[in-house]
Amino acid sequence: MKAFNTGDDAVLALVDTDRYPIDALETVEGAAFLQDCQDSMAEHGWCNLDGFIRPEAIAAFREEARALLPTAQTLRVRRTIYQGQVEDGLDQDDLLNREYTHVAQQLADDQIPASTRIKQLYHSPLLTDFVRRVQRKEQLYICADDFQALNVVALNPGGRHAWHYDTTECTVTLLIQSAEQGGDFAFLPNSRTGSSEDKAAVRRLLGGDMSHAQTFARGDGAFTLFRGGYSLHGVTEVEGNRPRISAVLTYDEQPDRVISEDINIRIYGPRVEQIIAQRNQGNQP
Ligand SMILES: O=C(O)CCC(=O)C(=O)O
Ligand SMILES: [Fe+2]
Repeated sequence: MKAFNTGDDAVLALVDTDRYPIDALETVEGAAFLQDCQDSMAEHGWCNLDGFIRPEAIAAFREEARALLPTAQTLRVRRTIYQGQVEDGLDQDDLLNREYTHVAQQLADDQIPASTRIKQLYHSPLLTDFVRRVQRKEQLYICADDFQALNVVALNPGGRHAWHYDTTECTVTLLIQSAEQGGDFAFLPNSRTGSSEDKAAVRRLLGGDMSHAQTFARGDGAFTLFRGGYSLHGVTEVEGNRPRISAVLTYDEQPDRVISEDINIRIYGPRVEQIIAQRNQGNQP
């Protein structure tokens, strides 16, 4: 018996369900697959599903991204690993207290039309339920934030994604176009909890020592679940001639989760600052 009527879920045309039976988790094969995913998550803090999106579908995602990216802003994101600003009075020599900058061409959720395949994938109840079960959550929802929910991020050669924690707990990153070389997604699994942080390990990584960071080979269509809010992560320098393009899918245990205005302005810059200002003006009595 299936928990869902999966027949009309658009995601089934996109996902390689022969290899990854997300539509049949109640069958013997499906249950074994889910168990493997849950075990990987528990043991390593990540679950990497290479070739999760079918080659034809990932080619279509690539076309969509290439068509939309010219409308994206080039963002210069300057923030601490905790997504904040440097606070006065803290020791600026400590790598934990510094701001790091990266440059990305990035589509926020409100810039990705509902008709795109990537947004259909993100809005699939079947996919959200699969992500929920891998993370062993009672409830999980796609993020309700107008800007952060789904993003498409292009890093040009020479670019990287600075080390950071996400503002929501569970994140999925989908590789749409790999770099020729470099551009590895790397992280320290579970480097913090809700109340503590392995600061020595975090300082080591910020200082350039990658020896304890985890990274793995990911081809186009790789779908990687990880605890982005609790695992310091980033993308190493992109090398070669083409941009690395990924989609970042954000989930939360609360159905109405939105991100603070100052964090969104820090990431998305003047475009979003203007939208928020207009929104707040409209809300005034
Ligand atoms: O591009 C990726 O694979 C990860 C990006 C990321 O960590 C983020 O956008 O928060
Ligand atoms: Fe992230």
